[in-house]
Amino acid sequence: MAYENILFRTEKGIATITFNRPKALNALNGALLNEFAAALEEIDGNEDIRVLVLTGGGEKSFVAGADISEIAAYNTLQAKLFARKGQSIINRLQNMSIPVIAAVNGFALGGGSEIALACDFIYAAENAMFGLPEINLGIIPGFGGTQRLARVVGPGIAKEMIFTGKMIPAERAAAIGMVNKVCAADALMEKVLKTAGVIASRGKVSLRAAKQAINSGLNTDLATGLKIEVDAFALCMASIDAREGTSAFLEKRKAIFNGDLTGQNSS
Ligand code: CO8
Repeated sequence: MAYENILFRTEKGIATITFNRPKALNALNGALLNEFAAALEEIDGNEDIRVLVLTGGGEKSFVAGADISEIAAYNTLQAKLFARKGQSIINRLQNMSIPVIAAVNGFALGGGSEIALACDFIYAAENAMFGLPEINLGIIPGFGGTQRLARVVGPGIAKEMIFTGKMIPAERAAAIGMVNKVCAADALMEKVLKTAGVIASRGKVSLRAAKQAINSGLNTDLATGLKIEVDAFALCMASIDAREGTSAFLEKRKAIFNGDLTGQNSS
């Protein structure tokens, strides 16, 4: 698929999707959402991609939410279809088998915060602003914000943010557990790609198993989560990377994780 509203590049096993409608602060219109979904599909089918990074084009914004000029005239049914479409793409993002990092380089509002919250973790530029301002439009978040924000920061803070519609700066977002690291704007991508590079050097099977165990476990009770972990742990032990990692430790050398998902060595 030819992309016009996103940039999609891959380097050294790290894919980067840049939401790219800077004149509209990268607001999510239908075309951009379709391209985003297609890019996620492309990444899922490419075993060479080990980590995905999301960021925004231009200087000011990650994503300023759904495109208000598009949603303004929606009737009930159109609103339902659009919210469902956004939710299904963002669910897909959350369930990507590889790790996903949000590099939030400015406004992450409405659908922008909702996308970032579905990533595995967020690094933010000092000038980044987070918020769910839908209440100011007379609506509420529709791409998962009422659910994911409350799960990440707790119901009290989520309700204050959603009821007031006020934005919070990156430092506050870090203090409430939304953001892992706050960086100078011009250092954000470097820091994100450094962490992505470390993750990309780890084993494919163990990364997927760890992500799946954490995500599935969060949706269940501790006893069930621990069972999920046992199965995921056992699966990892069957991988070629587990042989490599444990042998490398015993042989006092650096492990090189080349195992593919079929249990073969891909080098
Ligand atoms: N949609 C469309 N256009 C936008 C959006 C947006 N969300 N945000 C900014 N733009 C456009 C502006 O209209 C402006 O365009 P133009 O130059 O043609 O006038 C351009 O981007 C630059 O924006 P500003 O001039 O406003 O820039 P400022 O720096 O003054 O302000 C803000 C930046 C604070 C980010 C401001 O633009 C703003 O408040 N934007 C709207 C943020 C918002 O309310 N987001 C939530 C949208 S709703 C949503 O995400 C719900 C998801 C679920 C929907 C399901 C429903 C069916």
